Amino acid sequence: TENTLAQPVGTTLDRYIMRKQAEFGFATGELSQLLRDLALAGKIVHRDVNRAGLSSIIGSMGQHNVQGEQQQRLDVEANIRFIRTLTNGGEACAILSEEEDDLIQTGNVQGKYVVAMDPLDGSSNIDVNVSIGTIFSIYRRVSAVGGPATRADFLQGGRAQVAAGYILYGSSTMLVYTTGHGVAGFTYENSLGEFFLSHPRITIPATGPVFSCNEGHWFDYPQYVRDFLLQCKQQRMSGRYVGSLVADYHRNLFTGGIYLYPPTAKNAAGKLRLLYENFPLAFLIEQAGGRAETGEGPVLDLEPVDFHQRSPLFIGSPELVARLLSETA
Ligand code: AHM
Ligand code: MG
Repeated sequence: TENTLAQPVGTTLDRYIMRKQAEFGFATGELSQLLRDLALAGKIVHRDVNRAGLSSIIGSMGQHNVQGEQQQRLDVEANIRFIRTLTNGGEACAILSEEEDDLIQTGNVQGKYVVAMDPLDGSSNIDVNVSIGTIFSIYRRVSAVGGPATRADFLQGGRAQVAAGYILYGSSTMLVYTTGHGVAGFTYENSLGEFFLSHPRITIPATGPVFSCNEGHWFDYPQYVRDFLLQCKQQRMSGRYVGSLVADYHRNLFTGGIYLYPPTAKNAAGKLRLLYENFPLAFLIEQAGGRAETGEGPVLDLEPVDFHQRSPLFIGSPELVARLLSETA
């Protein structure tokens, strides 16, 4: 008979982070702890997301959420979850969130890192039970440890990110991140409450069958984008658009493809936010062998000036992004 005890159990996120800490010589383990805190908040949001459709029923059963507060909108709730977890965790001295105008000082003045994040992206999909996600970006602070964080901590530029990633609340919940040594993916096991390493080295195919954009904006797109999209159709590629950035990005990462949020007549810089959407996903895609461009250069080379500034985004398989750029010439 087979010795089932000899089967490997799998690598948990915690163990993986610890192993990598040793491998890459992270000095003190603070970044590792920060990543674990983000994963913990992700588990809490996973639970909230999976109960979202029941919230009114739970209310009528006389139950409250953990803090005894009234049920909030899910994106507001997620914002609170991440801020509380990172504040309690101690490693982040400040947080920039899509949900807040100004940066949030956590009071952890000894913390060496700052986190920019979109706690729950894909707002139009929240109420209709379609995949949504969290996106995060981490910098080592440039301000003095012991005092408050400053604007400059968040405006260092995409190449200064020390880690970035996302959590996809999809048919499975997954956490995908990079610290600049490739991209790894973890899948959440509900009953055990653990993320397990499921995708040790994620790379994007050099090309692929998918283009993803909101074609409703067609008449507002620049001519070079329309020319490129017509080419995609002539080649009988597949159009796939969830309308949740994390979901569209994640699918294209595996199938190969390109995601486009071009400038439009109304919005010269597109819709997506540079600091907590485009920078982290650009860092990840370069680590996975892909490309992220604004139409005027690599996303990661764009100099940030504002917390909530936008930029166009063309991201995905290197050959498709290159073909799009050749249309701009
Ligand atoms: P949000 O931050 O308000 O949720 O907006 C971001 C979302 C992305 O997830 C998605 O890719 C995009 O907006 C969709 O925009 P559009 O409806 O214009 O296609
Ligand atoms: Mg968003």
